[in-house]
Amino acid sequence: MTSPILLLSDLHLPDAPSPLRERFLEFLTGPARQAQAVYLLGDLFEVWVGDAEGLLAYADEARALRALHDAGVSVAFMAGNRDFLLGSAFAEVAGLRRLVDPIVVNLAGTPTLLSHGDSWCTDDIGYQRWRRFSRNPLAQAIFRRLPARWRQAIGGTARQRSKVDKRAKPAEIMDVNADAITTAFAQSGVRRIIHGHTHRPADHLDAAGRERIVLADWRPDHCEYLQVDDDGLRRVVLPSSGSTRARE
Ligand SMILES: [Mn+2]
Repeated sequence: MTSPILLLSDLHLPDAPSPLRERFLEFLTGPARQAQAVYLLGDLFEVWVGDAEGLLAYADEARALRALHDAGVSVAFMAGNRDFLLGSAFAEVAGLRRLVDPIVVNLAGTPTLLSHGDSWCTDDIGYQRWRRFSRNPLAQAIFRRLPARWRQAIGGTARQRSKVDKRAKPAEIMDVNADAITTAFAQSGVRRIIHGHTHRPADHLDAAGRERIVLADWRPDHCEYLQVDDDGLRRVVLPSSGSTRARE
């Protein structure tokens, strides 16, 4: 039996102290140590205005991720819509291998398309417009040159707007679009997709027998990851604090 591969997304770790951050450190020093690879599929961090700020705010996470990498576990990071500005400086310190979105990866013998998932939410026109702008290399280069206080203010406004937008939009608009998924299956040729972003954990099976696994977002009382090994897929909930507290 080979070691499992663990996938997780949408932890939305805040830049202030939080039980969620404690749980993630428990994950990194606990189950992640028995894995061969860990895939972080986006929105690991709630906000990212630059690597210098990120290295300060998330120093504990950077250290724990690095320790996991140094222990021989491959740690891959795909950006989400919150942490897409995470750059090579943080990745290098934390020992993260950055992945493009989407990407086909062989997981325990099954070619699998991995994505954060937001690019498939094509019904949300306003969001897609923002996504195109914010992922534009020129826009990002300009943003990176702004003073830290401006970047933080812009980051805060964007998060606030996203919260207000979410409340105003019908729920279906914020889910993935069925045609976008059909196209993704056709273009990649895989029979399994794993993604996050929508906070609607579910195992979808289409008429052709193809699977779309949606990862769960994290809450302090429910921190879930997906485990893939020779036996298949399994959703695992991190045991509640205390029982796995094997801190170094
Ligand atoms: Mn997201």
